[in-house]
Amino acid sequence: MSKGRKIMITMKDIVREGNPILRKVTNDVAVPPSEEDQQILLNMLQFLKNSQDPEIAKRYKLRPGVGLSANQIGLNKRMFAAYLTDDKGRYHEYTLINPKIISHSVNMIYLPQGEGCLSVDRQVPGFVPRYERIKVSAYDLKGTKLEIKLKGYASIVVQHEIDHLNGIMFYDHINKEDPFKLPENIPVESLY
Ligand code: UDB
Ligand code: ZN
Repeated sequence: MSKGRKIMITMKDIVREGNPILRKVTNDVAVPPSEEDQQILLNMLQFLKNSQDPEIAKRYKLRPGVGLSANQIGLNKRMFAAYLTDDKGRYHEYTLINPKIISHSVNMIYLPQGEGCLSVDRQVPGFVPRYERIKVSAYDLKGTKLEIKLKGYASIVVQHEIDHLNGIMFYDHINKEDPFKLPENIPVESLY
């Protein structure tokens, strides 16, 4: 009984930069996840879906989010949700527990418009180089072990979220002398 208490995550629940929880390495989550942890992840995914629904986003003043890590809602837990479309317009949803990059490409990519963050209320100009391809090991909501290969935009989003779980912000990767300078000796291409 009493599964899924009706809570809705909104922007007021999102921890902003300066809060030390965003700089901590998060703790592993028990596998299989507790009912509570499963519900938290589902609520995080629902926030992303709501935030991408123009009517709900307007009503609740949500920024259209593609990824959200648990420490961004103040929970020291190694898990995140993502909800994004691929280049064919198909939606992909992820609710991943204890995710880890187990291998990655040498080649890198970046979003030409730079990155932002739900926890950062300002524009930070500059390129954020990310691996073009990653292989991630994680557990799903049932506690089943997964290995997922990602490329392109999905790879960028998942690296952004795994960074959060390790206390890293997107701007940590921006070149300090010239924010639009890319690493040398490594092939780095714009995503578009
Ligand atoms: C975001 N959203 O959610 F192409 F429907 C960003 C914000 C910071 C601008 C809200 C985003 O990129 N939305 C988006 C993009 C599309 C189509 C669409 C919605 N994040 C997630 C975040 O902060 N997670 O911690 C920032 C992204 C920058 C690169 C990857 C994640
Ligand atoms: Zn972020």
